[in-house]
Amino acid sequence: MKKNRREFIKVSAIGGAALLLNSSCTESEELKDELAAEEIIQNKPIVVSTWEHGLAANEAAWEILSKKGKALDAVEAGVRVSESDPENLTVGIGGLPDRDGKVTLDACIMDHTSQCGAVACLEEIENPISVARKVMEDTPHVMLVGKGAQEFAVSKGFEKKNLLTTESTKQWKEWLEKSEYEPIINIENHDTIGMLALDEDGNLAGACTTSGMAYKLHGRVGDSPIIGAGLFVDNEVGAACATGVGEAVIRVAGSAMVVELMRNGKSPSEACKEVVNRIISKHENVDGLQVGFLALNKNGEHGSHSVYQGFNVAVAASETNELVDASFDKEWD
Ligand code: SD4
Repeated sequence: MKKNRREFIKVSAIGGAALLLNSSCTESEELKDELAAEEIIQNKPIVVSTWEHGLAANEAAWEILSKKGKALDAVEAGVRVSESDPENLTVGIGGLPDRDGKVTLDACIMDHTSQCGAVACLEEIENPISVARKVMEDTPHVMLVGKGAQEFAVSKGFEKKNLLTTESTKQWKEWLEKSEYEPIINIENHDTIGMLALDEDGNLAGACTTSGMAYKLHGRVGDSPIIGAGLFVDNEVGAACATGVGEAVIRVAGSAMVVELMRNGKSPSEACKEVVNRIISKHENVDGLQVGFLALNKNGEHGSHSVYQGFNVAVAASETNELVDASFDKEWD
């Protein structure tokens, strides 16, 4: 990859103002629009994703973006890498099961036209993100859950397979000894992959996929497959995704809120921070409650913020694919 590239296309403010003074009202309106469009700072293509496993996922997404491919194809291909990695204990095959020993997967995908698809509590299918895309493209619906989602997947040619690995089975059996449900900050019992991309055409897309909170109640669904909570894309503004304790993200419509704040002028980092602060203010006790947001705006600027330290994001643009630490509100010892 080439070095991180930013193209600043700016029109001189003085020149622009002089032109505006000399033009008729309608002309100046048109000119203002043109100037606004030209003042956009373009940093594309770019792909960002949550956590360290995002580095490998970004590589696959970049393969597509660097050849002028679509953001939608990039995010699907990107997160499939994490889903198909049996050593990843939080996504797809190898994901830690619920308390009954069942691996139930949640995923959603959204494109630049606001089309979206999702699956929740899906069992025995390695790549739920691709099933979510099929829901989006081949049905009039947005979300399928449980048995119905699995039947749909099979009807579309997805293969059923056992998603429990030797390692995830071992960890589940160890957990059963005490059977205490305790989300642990930044340890691999809640590391969803959320990915956001801006392609060469300036279009945004996002994907989010997870095995959810380890040892959850059977049937529990978190924020990750819920459009507006775990992921949201508005091609006029930007995109956002979430990671961490899904219940807290759902309570504030997290990702949709981050995008709305960007619409109202906040930078991606400011928007993520404001929603994290809202989560903190709505919970009496945030001990152990880790949530992080990642946002990418229409100009290709990204930002991230979490409740506690430890959240990081993988950023790939031009020559670089690197991990960046998110800013945070609280120290955890
Ligand atoms: C969930 N938000 O199921 C997911 C878990 C997660 O990083 O994000 N982990 O609540």
